Amino acid sequence: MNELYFAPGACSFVPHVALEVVKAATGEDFKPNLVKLHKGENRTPEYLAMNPNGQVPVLLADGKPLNQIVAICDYIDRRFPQAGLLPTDSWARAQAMSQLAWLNNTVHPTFTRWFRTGQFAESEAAQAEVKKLAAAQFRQHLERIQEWSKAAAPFWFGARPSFHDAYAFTLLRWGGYTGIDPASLPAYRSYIERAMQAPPVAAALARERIALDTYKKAA
Ligand SMILES: N[C@@H](CCC(=O)N[C@@H](CS)C(=O)NCC(=O)O)C(=O)O
Repeated sequence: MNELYFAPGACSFVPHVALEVVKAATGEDFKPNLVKLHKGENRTPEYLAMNPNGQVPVLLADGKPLNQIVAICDYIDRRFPQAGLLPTDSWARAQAMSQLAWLNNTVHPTFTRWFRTGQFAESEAAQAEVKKLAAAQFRQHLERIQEWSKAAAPFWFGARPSFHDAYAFTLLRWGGYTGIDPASLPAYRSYIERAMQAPPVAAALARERIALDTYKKAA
């Protein structure tokens, strides 16, 4: 059985949803293993042996650890083609991987600059500048996702939720922390609210005990 190491609200939500989609489509179950990042459970020698980066997600596939969201998603899709997570046409699949790579290597690290600013600048003034630029760039990225989301019918790839829907949810949720009101991206928000109703997405949300809205209005 596959095992997934995940943390609530983290990017591990992407393979988490995918494994729920696989379960719904094929009956193949998985074991979810919650990692408490705030308690340093991702820094133990046992965890670092699975992922030297000390990050979630890790997929244990037949006992072997696999790291990096793009690789994990590619593996899950190829291992369970009957789940229909990605298009099967070569060109359409390549386009899907291109979008997934951009979400993972551009949008996600932009949030990391906002969230873990101390890794990118030392002085308070420099950190404030990094945070400000990261928040503005993150907003631009979310606007691009909003444009893409207008084609979702009802999900990114049609009938079933997939990796991209789960990443889009995670990034919009993170946006709330940076001061982006989901209501200011109405097409994106209504697409995500629709995706959240899908039983595999709802199951992952319930296990992680998370909701979309993290945005707090300035007092
Ligand atoms: N490039 C990595 C990014 C993984 C990542 O950023 N994970 C974050 C959570 S969203 C994490 O585990 N952070 C904890 C830490 O770095 O201490 C991937 O695709 O798996």
